[in-house]
Amino acid sequence: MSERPPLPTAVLAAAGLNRQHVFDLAALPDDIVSRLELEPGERQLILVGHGGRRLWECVQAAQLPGPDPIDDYTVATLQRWFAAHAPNQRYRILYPGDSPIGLQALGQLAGWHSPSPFMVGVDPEWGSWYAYRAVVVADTDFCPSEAVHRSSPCSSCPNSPCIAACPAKALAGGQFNLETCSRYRLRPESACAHGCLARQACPIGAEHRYDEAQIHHSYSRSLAVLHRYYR
Ligand code: B12
Repeated sequence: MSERPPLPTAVLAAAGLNRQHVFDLAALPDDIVSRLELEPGERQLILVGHGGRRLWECVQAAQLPGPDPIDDYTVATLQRWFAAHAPNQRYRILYPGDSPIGLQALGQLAGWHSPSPFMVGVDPEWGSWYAYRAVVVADTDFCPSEAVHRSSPCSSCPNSPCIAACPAKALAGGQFNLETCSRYRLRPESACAHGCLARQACPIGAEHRYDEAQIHHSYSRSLAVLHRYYR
C-alpha cells in the first residue's frame, strides 16, 4: 500500500492560512461528525486557520469589496488551492457557512485551543492572535495530522493581567460573564467597543498581535452582533 501524501501547505501558508490540520472523519467523535451532514465518499475534514498578521495583509492586498473580506478571501484561496493541488477531489466548504460547527472544539482536538479567561482560545505560540478560517470536508486521502499537545499558557501565567485589564470586571474570579462584557461594550464611548483590553493585556504571543485595523474590523463585526442581540 502506498503511503498517504502530506497536505501540501506551502501555498496556503504563503496566503496567510498558515494553520492546517487534517482529520480522518472516522477518527472524529460522533458528536462532531453527526453535525456535519456528510455526503457519501467524504473521508476527511481539513481545518484551516490563521495565526498572526499575514492573513490580514493578504486580505488588504486582495481589496475585496464585500462586508466579509476575510471569509471571501479564504473561500477563493481554498478554491484555487483545490484546483491546483487536488483537482480530482470532491470537497465542500462547511465553514464559512451555516453549519453549526464548534470551531474551538475542533481546535481542541488539533491541539490549537486552550481556554483563556476572556474566552478566545490561547496557544503558546500565537497567543490569542489566531482564529479558525475554514472547515472543509473532502474525499481526499491526505496523511492525517498529529495533534500538538502543549500545556495551557494560562495555567502558568503568574498574575493573569487579562483579568485586571478588563474595565467591566467581566472576568472577575477568572469566570467570564458574557452579559457583563457585552453590555459594557455596548455603552457609548466604551473602551472595548472596537477591541478587548483584556485580550490586549495577554503577554502570550504579543508579537503576533493584529494591527489596529484588523482589531477594529473584527470587533466591529462582533459589536454589530451584540447590537442586534441586545437591541
Ligand atoms: C457565538 C460566537 C460569539 C458570540 C458569543 C459567544 C457565545 N458563547 O455565545 C459573540 C458575538 C459575543 C462573539 C464574540 C467574539 N468572538 Co466569537 N464566536 C462565536 C461562534 C460563532 C460560536 C461559539 C459557540 O457558541 N459555539 C457552540 C458552543 C456549543 O460551543 P462550546 O464549545 O460549547 O462553547 C465554546 C464557545 O462558545 C466559547 N465561548 C463561550 N462564550 C464565549 C464568549 C466569547 C466572547 C468567545 C469569543 C467565546 C466564547 O467557549 C466555549 C468553550 O470552548 C464561534 C465560531 C464557532 N462556530 O465555533 C466564534 C469564536 C468562538 N469567536 C471568536 C472570536 C475571535 C470572537 C471575537 C474576539 C471576535 C472579534 N474579534 O470581535 C469576539 C469576542 C469579543 C467579545 N468579548 O465580545 C473565535 C475564537 C478564536 C479562538 N482563538 O479561539 C471563534 C472560534 C470564531 C473563529 N472563526 O475563529 N463570538
